[in-house]
Amino acid sequence: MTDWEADALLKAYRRMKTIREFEERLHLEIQKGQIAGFTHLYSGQEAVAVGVCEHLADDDYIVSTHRGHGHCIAKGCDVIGMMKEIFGRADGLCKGKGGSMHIADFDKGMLGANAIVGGGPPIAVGAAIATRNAGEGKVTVSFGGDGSCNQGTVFEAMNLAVVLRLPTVFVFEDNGYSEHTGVSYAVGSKDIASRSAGFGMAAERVDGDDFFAVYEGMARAVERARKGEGPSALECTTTRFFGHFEGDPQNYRAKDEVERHRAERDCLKNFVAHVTAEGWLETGELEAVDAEVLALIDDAVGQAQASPPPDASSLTTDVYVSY
Ligand SMILES: Cc1ncc(C[n+]2csc(CCOP(=O)(O)OP(=O)(O)O)c2C)c(N)n1
Ligand SMILES: [Mg+2]
Repeated sequence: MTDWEADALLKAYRRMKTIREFEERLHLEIQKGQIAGFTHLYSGQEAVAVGVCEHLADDDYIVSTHRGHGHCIAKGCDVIGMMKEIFGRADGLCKGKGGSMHIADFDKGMLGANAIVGGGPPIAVGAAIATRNAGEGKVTVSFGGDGSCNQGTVFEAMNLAVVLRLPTVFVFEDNGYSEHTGVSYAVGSKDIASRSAGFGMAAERVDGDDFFAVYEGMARAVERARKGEGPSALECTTTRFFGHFEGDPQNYRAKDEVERHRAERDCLKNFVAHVTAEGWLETGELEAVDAEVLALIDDAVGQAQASPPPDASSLTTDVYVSY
């Protein structure tokens, strides 16, 4: 078990809280009609992104999904640059040309969100082959949902990672649904960890509502990767507080499901209860972070609204990459 320092706990809390407030605010801004394109919010799943990424340095890699804002923030991407990107502004993290589902930041080891379900793991395997061959000791993590675990691309990537003993961690966020289809219907083996173990890798299932459970599970996976012992899978059971995408009427969920989950399965509330019960942090320290984060998000939205869209003359640049 980890011996926690207050600074490390506050850093993790700040990241989780930043993700939550970023998403809750986006939910409001989207209703004002200011944001183009599809947006998939990460509220409710923060303990997974942060519990995983707290083990990674800037030069370790992650590959994200369509629900990627939380992964970006957990990996250290600039929050103001992200907000501008989602608003489609010229000074956004990807010059306003990517938007919500295509945020990438190579300086932070964030290789990209990905709108293709199951598209991330093959990219992670490619990155892991490159870093392994260069002897760099880096770890590459692919995030994927419960829906992605049924994709052939994911099977192939997991098999190759085992065969080549790659320093990779396959994180699966089981939030109960693939779009509108329940996990109990769509995942034949019922749990993703045991299916992953069938590929020949170490795999475990942890409570994704509990930052500490994710952090400890990831510690074991990262240690294996850094020691050259090959890939692992980490299945995190979690829940999302909004619809699949913004605008989803959520008719497939019980009427009180989200309200119940917000009351009983909130990973931020779980974190606060845990650290205050252990006497690791004072309520005042956490409230100071809350105020700081709210001010940051306000600033991010203000700056995004004030920024210009990309100039029409830049329409055909950044389309192809030359090697
Ligand atoms: C290859 C492919 N098939 C289908 C889709 C449409 N689609 C977008 S998100 C999604 C569900 C993904 O579910 P899951 O992996 O559980 O992620 P979650 O949305 O729950 O985060 C689907 C089917 C897609 N984007 N890509
Ligand atoms: Mg899902």
